[in-house]
Amino acid sequence: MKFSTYAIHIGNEPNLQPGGSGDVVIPIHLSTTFARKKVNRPTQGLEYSRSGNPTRFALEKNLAALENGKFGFAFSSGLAAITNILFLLQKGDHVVSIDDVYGGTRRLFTQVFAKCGVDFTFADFSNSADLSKFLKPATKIVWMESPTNPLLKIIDIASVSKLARTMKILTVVDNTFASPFFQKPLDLGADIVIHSMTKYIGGHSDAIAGCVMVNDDHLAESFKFLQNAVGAILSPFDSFQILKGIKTLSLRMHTHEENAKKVVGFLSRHSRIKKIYYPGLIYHKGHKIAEKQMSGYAGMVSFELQGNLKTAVKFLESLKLISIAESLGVVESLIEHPASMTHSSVPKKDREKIGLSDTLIRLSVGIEDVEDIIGDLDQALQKI
Ligand code: P1T
Repeated sequence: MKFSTYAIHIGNEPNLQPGGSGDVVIPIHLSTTFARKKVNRPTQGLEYSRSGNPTRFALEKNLAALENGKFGFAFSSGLAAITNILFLLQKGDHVVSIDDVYGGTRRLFTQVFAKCGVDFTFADFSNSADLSKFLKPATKIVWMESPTNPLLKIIDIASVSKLARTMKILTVVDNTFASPFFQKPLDLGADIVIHSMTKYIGGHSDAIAGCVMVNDDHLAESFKFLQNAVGAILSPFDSFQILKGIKTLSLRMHTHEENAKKVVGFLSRHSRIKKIYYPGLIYHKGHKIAEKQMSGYAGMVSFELQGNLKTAVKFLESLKLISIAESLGVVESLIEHPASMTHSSVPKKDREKIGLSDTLIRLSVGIEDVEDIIGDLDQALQKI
């Protein structure tokens, strides 16, 4: 089966057993608990909705398929999924993370888990050969985003995973920016994939959700335990919303990418644009690796404007169609200013070190007609 087929069918199989209703759309099972005939034997493995729910199970089966994984786990947000991965760690453990991760991920690392005694190093190992410089005997996880948020750096997932495996270090890839349609980190050797499903996977700005996919049975047991022990699970209603979004994931990803390429073409020719970050550009630093490990470049584009903070604000506030908003990967185009929005919790000196300037803009290219997207950018650029 191919991606667009299993995105629609896996987990959504109609129940044609006697008594089954044959729904072609998975029903929303709102029951919080499940009655049993025998004290020691739950009905069809279902006990209590925190540990398992039929709508969430349907989604989780689908999620595993999307990443070519054996297991999928749905959480109440992307950050809840990340939190549960960090719960694999203990006091004294060390994590090496790519430097320009999503600001909220960095905040969770430095302001929550660091307090519990987990040690973090932020480094640019987009050249995988540099990674060993940052490893310590206590290193338990190498944390990647590829492409990163917001500079769209590309990490060689296969090389990093190979090196980490020899040292028994887990590799985690936040695959939110690529989507499982364009990149499958488990196939490249990573141990754990995480997504903010609020983004491409859900795609409609109507559900906050996160997920984790793995192949390893022991890791799967840990996440199953954590879902029940911690309780940050996805609700049945949001599981339904996400399952619905996934049915059009391949269609949406094609259009996001097609539109993004045209937007990049427009921006490249514009005199007010100083620099563009897009993995599909041949001069983008990680382009060669992106070409190797991704089957497309998705719809995220970052760029720097000529000028200063005031110019950036003027440009953003002149847009009419494209909303200034956090989030990304959704049908409507969204634009934001990382320094004052998604990455404002990163201290200024760290932002400067990473390259998150005051004139950096991040655009999530939606699936509207691309002429309207470009038209809006054009009229706003004329105002600065
Ligand atoms: O928002 P939430 O579903 O909790 O996901 C967190 C998260 C995790 N990983 C990446 C790469 C992300 O971009 C995010 C959320 N990011 C935004 C809200 C944003 O505008 O960048």
